[in-house]
Amino acid sequence: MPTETERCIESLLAVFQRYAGREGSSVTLSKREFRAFMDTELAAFTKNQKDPGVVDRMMKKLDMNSDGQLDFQEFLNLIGGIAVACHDSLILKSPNP
Ligand SMILES: [Ca+2]
Repeated sequence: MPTETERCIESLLAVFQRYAGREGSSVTLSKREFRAFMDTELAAFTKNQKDPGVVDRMMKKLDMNSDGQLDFQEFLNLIGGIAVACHDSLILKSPNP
């Protein structure tokens, strides 16, 4: 039986591969694949954005080697950043930080 942490890693890998496998290289996310991922998996975030260019700008920022694709490492920077933001907001909400 995998641990909770191992299952989380498996899930992240599975989600990445599902979207990355849609077109072109199956080990990186294209701009279209990244948008599909954001609109489906992080819809709560994208729906509240008034600026339609925000997802494109996020992609540009995450694309460290500027090849127009997000590899798994670049994708994990997004996940890590969101996780840190969630963690920080939990700490702010807690009565005894
Ligand atoms: Ca890249």
